[in-house]
Amino acid sequence: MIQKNFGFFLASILVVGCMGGGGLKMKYYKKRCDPISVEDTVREIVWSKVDKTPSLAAKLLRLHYHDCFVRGCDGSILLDSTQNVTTEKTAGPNRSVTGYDIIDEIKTVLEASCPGIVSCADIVALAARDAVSFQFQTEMWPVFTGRKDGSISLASEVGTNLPSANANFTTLLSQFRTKGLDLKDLVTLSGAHTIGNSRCALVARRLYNFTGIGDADPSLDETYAQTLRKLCPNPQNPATILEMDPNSSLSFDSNYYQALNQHKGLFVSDAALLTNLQSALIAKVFEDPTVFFAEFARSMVRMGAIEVLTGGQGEVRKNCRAINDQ
Ligand code: HEM
Ligand SMILES: *[C@@H]1O[C@H](CO)[C@@H](O)[C@H](O)[C@H]1NC(C)=O
Ligand SMILES: *[C@@H]1O[C@H](CO)[C@@H](O)[C@H](O)[C@H]1NC(C)=O
Ligand SMILES: *[C@@H]1O[C@H](CO)[C@@H](O)[C@H](O)[C@H]1NC(C)=O
Ligand SMILES: *[C@@H]1O[C@H](CO)[C@@H](O)[C@H](O)[C@H]1NC(C)=O
Ligand SMILES: CC(=O)N[C@H]1CO[C@H](CO)[C@@H](O)[C@@H]1O
Repeated sequence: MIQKNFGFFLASILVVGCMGGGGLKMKYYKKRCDPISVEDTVREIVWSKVDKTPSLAAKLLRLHYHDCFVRGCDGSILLDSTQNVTTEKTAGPNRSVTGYDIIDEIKTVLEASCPGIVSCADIVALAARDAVSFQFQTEMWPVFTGRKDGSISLASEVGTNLPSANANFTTLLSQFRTKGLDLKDLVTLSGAHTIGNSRCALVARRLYNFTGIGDADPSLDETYAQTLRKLCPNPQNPATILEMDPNSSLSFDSNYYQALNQHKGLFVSDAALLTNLQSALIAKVFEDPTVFFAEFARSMVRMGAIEVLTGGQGEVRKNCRAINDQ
C-alpha cells in the first residue's frame, strides 16, 4: 500500500499550493451536503459497480477524458441530443463511450440526499478516480471539485478536439497543448491505455494497408502484428474486442509502457510516443509503476481542470442528460 499511496501523496504535495486549477477546491462539497459525504457516496456506488464489472473502470476513466477534451470538464458529454442539437456523445469517437447509466444512478442518489448541489461534471471526475482506485482500495489521485455543468454540447466539436488513434506525435502534442497540457502529460495520460478495450477497425490500417500498398506498420513489432492479424482478420469482425494491454487489460499498472517500449503499443498514437526523444525517455522511466502512478496523479489533476466552469459560471444540472429549464 505504501507504493500505491505514493502517487496520491506526491500529487497532493504538488497541487496543494495552487489548488486544483481554474478555481476548483479540495473537498468542495464537504460543508455543502452535510451530513452526506458526496465523495463517499460516489465511491461506494462506483466501487460496487466496478467490483461486479471490472471493465467499467476503463469506461469511466475514458468518459472523463472525453468530457474534458471537448469544451472542458463541464459534463457536456453527458447531454443527450435534442430536436435542436446533436450532442457530443453521438459523434464518432464517442460512440464507444459508455458509463452514462452509472453517472445517472449516482446523480439520482445525490439529488435525493443533496438536491441541486453536486454537478454532473464533478460526478464524472470523481467516478473516474474511484473507478481506477477500486483495484488499489485507496484514492489514486486527488479530485478537486466545484465544477459547474455547461449547457453547450456539439457533436461537431468532437472531431477536432479529440486526438485520433492515427495521430502522429506533432499532432498529439499540439492537441494536448491546446488544452494546457504538456509533453509529459501526453506521455503520462496515454498510460490510461493500460486498461480497457478497443476494436479492430482502429488498428486495421496498421496491420494490412499502412501506406496503401498492402503493408503493415513497420514500427509495430512483427510478432505482435501477427497476433493482432489473427485476432483481427481482414475484413474485420466489428464485434471483436481488442484489449489495449493484452497482458493485463483490467489491471491499472505500468505494463502499457513495457509493451510500448517493445513496439507493441496498439495505436499509431501510442507508437508515436516513441518517435520523439524526450517522450521516449519518459516512456522508459514510466516502466516503473511508482513513477508512473505519481505522474498519472499529477496529470489527472491537470486534465480535470481543463476549461472548468466554476463559481457563477454554468449550472448544476438536475438531470445529467439535459440542461435545466428545457
Ligand atoms: C493521446 C491521445 C489518445 C488517443 C488517440 C486515444 C484513442 C483511443 C481509442 C481509439 C480508443 C478505443 C476506442 C474504441 O474502441 O472505440 C481508446 C480507448 C481508451 N482510452 Fe484513449 N486515447 C487517447 C488518450 C486517452 C486519455 C488521455 C485517456 C484517459 C486519461 C484515455 C483513456 C482510454 C481508455 C480507458 C480506453 C478504453 C476504454 C474502454 O475500455 O472502453 N485515452 N482511446
Ligand atoms: C429549439 O428550437 C426551437 C425553434 O427554433 C426553439 O423555439 C426552442 O427554444 C429551441 N429549444 C432549445 C432547447 O434550444
Ligand atoms: C502529422 O500529421 C499531420 C496531420 O495529419 C500532418 O500535417 C503532418 O505533416 C504530420 N507530421 C509528421 C512529422 O509526420
Ligand atoms: C489500400 O489502400 C489503398 C490506398 O488508400 C487503397 O487504394 C487500397 O484499396 C487498399 N487496399 C486494401 C486491400 O484495402
Ligand atoms: C506480454 O508478456 C510477455 C511475457 O512477459 C511479453 O513477452 C510480451 O511482450 C507482453 N506483451 C505485451 C503486448 O505486453
Ligand atoms: C450514447 C450515445 O448517444 N450513443 C450513440 C453513439 O452513436 C451511435 C451511432 O450514431 C448511436 O447509435 C448511439 O446511440
